[in-house]
Amino acid sequence: MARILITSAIPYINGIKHLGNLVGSQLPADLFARYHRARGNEVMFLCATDEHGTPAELAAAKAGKPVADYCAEMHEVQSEIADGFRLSFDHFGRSSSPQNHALTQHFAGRLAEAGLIAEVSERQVYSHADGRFLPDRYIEGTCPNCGYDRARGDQCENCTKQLDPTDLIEPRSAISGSTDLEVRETKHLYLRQSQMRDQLDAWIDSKADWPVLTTSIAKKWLHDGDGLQDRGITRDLDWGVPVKKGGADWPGMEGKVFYVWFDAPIEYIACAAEWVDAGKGSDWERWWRTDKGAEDVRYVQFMGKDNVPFHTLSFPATIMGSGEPWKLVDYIKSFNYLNYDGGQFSTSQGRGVFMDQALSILPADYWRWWLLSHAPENSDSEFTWENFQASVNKDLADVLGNFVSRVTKFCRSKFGEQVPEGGSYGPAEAAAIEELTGRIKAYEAHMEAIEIRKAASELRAIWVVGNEYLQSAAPWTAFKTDPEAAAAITRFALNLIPLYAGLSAPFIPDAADAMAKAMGLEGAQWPGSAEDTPLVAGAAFTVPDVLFAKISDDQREEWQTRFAGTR
Ligand code: B3M
Ligand code: ZN
Repeated sequence: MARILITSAIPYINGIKHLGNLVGSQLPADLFARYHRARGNEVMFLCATDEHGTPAELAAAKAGKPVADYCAEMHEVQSEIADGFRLSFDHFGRSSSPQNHALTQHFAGRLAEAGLIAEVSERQVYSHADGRFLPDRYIEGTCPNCGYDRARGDQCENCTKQLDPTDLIEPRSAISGSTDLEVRETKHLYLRQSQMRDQLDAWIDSKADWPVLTTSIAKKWLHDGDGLQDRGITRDLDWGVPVKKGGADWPGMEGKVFYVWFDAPIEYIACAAEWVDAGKGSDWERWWRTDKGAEDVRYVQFMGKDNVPFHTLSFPATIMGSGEPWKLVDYIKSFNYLNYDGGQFSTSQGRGVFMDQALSILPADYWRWWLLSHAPENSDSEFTWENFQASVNKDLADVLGNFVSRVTKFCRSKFGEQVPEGGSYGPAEAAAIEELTGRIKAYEAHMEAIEIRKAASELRAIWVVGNEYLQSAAPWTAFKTDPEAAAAITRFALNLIPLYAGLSAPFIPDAADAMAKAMGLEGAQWPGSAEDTPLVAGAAFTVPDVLFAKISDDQREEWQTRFAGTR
């Protein structure tokens, strides 16, 4: 039995994610977790909400709520939606947890001891009225380049010039509007990751089996321009992990917090501690410490391509730099973007389908199947309603759903609701088994390799085998002349239902469960082989409700309009 540690990039707390976010990390991670559990491996699947940084503070301000309350509420909302999509996290944690505070401060202390943290003096804008420094988006003013009077501290929206807050003419606080501002010297901490360039470079080089998308992004940051830059890891914000060295104060860092991208990946580890403290298990270190049992763990991360630099460089720099035996990632599966109907998903314009909306119109399995079978693995991919309708109607309704319905209904009408006795299997069944055996092997190999589109098309082909078998064996014809032969065909076809349930469960867990239960089984089970016959003659079954309803043209058009965005 192998042990697999799986993390999905942790979604920002500020709002409900769209389907592009879902398919770029959480959903494929869930597929992989479900697959490995089904194969009998020990899995730890972790995710959390990413609760710090300016986006969280600003979203809370917009909602008119204290940021801690806002985060607690949004965590519940995201957690429920994750359940709705059947994301099978062992724990869905929070980066604002006490466990993550302690661990983040611990790592900072270790890095400081190792000489990997520099204290750098910077000039920043301080607001007397607000009693705080104003980083990035907290300050507005006139752009020195184009004269636009609502440029932000980090960038002018009008001419796109990158700015520093101190560049702005007539600056004012974006919080209070106050112009009572002053430039003050303030100290910040920098992670000296440039010191670790060679170590990181060699580590990336040792990952020849990683997707090119992952390694090419890492290599670009290691070698382009000036190479790997040191990164500021502190901010002048109220909300976040207070800057400390382990448990001790950090002189000069009073009132500052760690930058969100410093503490967010550490939450992957802290989440396991939360899992223990929530009473769900014990001994989290056996997943995360190679001196405490994690040396045989395989650790796989899932994320969108924009998150790759932090996971291939900054977070490994934190882990390696600590000098402690924490588990480093073994494989990073990264994804391109999913676009929406001729453009991009847009949170601000409400363009595209968001996770809560998706579940309000169709069950999770419909989305899971489409998204996974069109995962943006090798290039960006696009959601269109036409394609969604076609895939659901064809793959799920016509191929899988129809097979299950035809077999069970035929059996009920001719033999009743139990597996028929009599007859024996011949060359047609042997041929189907042979084809299934080869396809199952290929399917398993794609799942092991996390080749999601390939796995989906193999699974679809496995479903097709059943239809083709049924079509050519034609038990309805055989029944007229040779009821025994028809019984054997029906028994064979009925036994494909639990086989399909087991193989399909990682993609479409609810339908798989319904299929297995209709056949009188407790739940979907990964098959030992294509020859498995869990349904013996005489076993009772029921005809399941329609597994997948077709999407009509009217529905498609209505949804297309509804989710086009408002602007
Ligand atoms: N929250 C960005 C994102 O949701 C960020 C990921 C953190 S992973 C440690 O895409
Ligand atoms: Zn400008």
